[in-house]
Amino acid sequence: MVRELKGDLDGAGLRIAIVVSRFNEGVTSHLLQGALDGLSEHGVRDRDVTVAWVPGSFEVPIAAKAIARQGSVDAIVCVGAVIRHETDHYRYVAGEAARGIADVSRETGVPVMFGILTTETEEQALARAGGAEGNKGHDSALAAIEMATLLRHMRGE
Ligand code: INI
Repeated sequence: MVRELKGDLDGAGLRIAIVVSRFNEGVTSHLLQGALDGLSEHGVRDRDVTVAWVPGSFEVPIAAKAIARQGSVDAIVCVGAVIRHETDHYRYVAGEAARGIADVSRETGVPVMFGILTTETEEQALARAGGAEGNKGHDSALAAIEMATLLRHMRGE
């Protein structure tokens, strides 16, 4: 008989942090709202949610790491919007945010979700922040619950 381990979407009792970037706040505020909605729809209580604001997506990993190291949350949702402007700057910001988030997750063992949009235009970003293409913040919140519950199952809790 195969032993199958799977997370679920029961957020009851989970403690979740959201790290949100102020840069492109017209987009990230919608991602944050999507994440908050996703958590509450799946049973995560408001008092178990912490929101930390950072200046830009580049700063997301350091805040996520500080939270993960405290050992007080089951998962972290990172949301931000890196939008291509005239220069190459966005490429470095997006790359370091992605790498940094993955590093924090692997180093600390706390699941850290990559809810950072990387788009050519603000229009594309808004479409993915509650518009026609869904809400990446909401998706990331559900992924956080799935990973947190999977790890709980793995620990036999
Ligand atoms: N930060 C973003 O979150 N999105 C962007 O599109 C962006 N661009 O394009 O510059 C951005 N830059 C700021 C960066 O994240 C840092 O806050 C800044 O470089 C200070 O370290």
